[in-house]
Amino acid sequence: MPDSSKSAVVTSALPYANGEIHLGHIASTYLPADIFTRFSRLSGIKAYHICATDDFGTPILIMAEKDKKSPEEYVALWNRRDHEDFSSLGISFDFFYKTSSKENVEFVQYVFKKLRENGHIYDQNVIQFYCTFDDKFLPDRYVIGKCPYCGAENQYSDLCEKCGRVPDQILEPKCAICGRPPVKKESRHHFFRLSSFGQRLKEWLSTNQNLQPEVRNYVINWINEGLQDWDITRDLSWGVPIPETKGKVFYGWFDNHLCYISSLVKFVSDNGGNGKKVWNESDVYHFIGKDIVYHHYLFLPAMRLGIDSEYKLPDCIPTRGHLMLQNQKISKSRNWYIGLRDFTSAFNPDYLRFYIASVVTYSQDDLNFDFDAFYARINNELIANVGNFVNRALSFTQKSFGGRVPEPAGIDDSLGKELAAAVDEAGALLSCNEIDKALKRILKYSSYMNQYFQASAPWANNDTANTTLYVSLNAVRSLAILLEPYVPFSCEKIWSQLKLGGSVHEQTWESAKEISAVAPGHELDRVEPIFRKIEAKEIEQWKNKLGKP
Ligand code: B3M
Ligand code: ZN
Repeated sequence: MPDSSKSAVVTSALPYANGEIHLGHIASTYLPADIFTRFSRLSGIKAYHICATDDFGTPILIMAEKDKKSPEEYVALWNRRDHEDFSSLGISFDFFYKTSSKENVEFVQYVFKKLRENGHIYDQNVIQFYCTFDDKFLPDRYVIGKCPYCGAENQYSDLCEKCGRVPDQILEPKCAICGRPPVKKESRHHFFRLSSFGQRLKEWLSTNQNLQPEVRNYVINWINEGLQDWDITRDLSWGVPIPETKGKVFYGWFDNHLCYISSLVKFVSDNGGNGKKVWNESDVYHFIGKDIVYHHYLFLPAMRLGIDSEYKLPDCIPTRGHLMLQNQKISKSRNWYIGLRDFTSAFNPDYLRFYIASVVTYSQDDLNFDFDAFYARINNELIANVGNFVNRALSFTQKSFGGRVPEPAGIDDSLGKELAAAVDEAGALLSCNEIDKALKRILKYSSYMNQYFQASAPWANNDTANTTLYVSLNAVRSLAILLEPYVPFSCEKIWSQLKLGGSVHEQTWESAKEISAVAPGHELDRVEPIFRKIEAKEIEQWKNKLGKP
């Protein structure tokens, strides 16, 4: 799928600026996007990985009020924190910005005006809850009450967490700030005519061959059932101000995805380029989790169509399922949850990347984080397969050849062929987002080399030891390149022990096929084990920290 003559814009769904990044976010979105971006870079594609915090919306405003912070202060804090957390896992954004940026606000207002000029916006009065005590309209999360479907108390007016439905008419409504019952008041709102885009969306969905067929099919079903127009107005102060309309802002889902564009444009123009041109001439990928399909497959493309595709529609929307923890739904309130920061401070961040990459399918199926499986995969695959081979090759050279690469004598053809097949096949899988399958293919090559080393027994065969080590050291180099998208920190360590200069991140995927890049006589750096085994008791401690499923 990636076209090497084009650049790529890769976006990851924007985290709300109101809470810690957890393993669920990583698995469905950020890690797959990062692996894909790193692979694209190695393939010689100029790739822009763009993300930002999603700063607006009622939940954030309510939490800022509870924390006695201004919303600006509150979101700035989470923006910094999220960016640090992502970096700790090696998620390599080219630019991490925010929906509340000046550039995004201006762009959103521009898009709104153009949609209005094109006849896609109309106004209508709606009845809203209003608190006379706080003197505020109370959208979405500002109203708490009883769910009319299941009777659960203390539910927000926009989502019942008990039954998952959106209550149309919440019972016994109360203001979330002061607890008093609100009154109803009329307010004039703008609506986006989503309903008129059905046909064009269907055409786009059915002609775009890169979309996952199962998602495309259910989105087309939604269209067939009839699309509703979107109320894009909120009677709040925290949001992108609606032009010429006092005291109202846009609904968060009107502005947040436009931040993909405004951030890319800013990044490119800050670097002296033309952002719009880059957007339109690139392959555009939006990585998301399956809970935001509606917004990315309908709302986002309809808005881009509504501004005459001034910024092109996405080429691909890789969509993945949710992460379960020990086969149960993740829940922060029940402490059935693992924070990213806790995890990356306890384990090598590459362990998490490796484990998730090995279970993340390219589908809507939910995936599972299981502590025992994590323990087994890291110790038995990453360490016993890759780590073992790398360490044996490097330390044997250190011990028996004084750290110098020996001169080979005739290399069996099948070794080079095996390597070339692994590079091509894993590359083809990664190009179409089959991250887990590509990893399996690379590990197959690593096992093959392990067996080769074992069978050649350089400790017992003086005459062939030179060739065995020479071949193995070159294979270590190839593996470092092939695994860079998955375990970048460890591959950089391998690279520096090989002392090849530069960084593994700057190599090319194709160059992993070279079987003689590590030349005879070259001297290695100090050799140390790359990985540390996980102990069973560490796993027990983590399990004990969890609450109740
Ligand atoms: N902030 C997060 C979510 O609903 C939401 C994504 C925005 S992507 C433009 O998971
Ligand atoms: Zn109130």
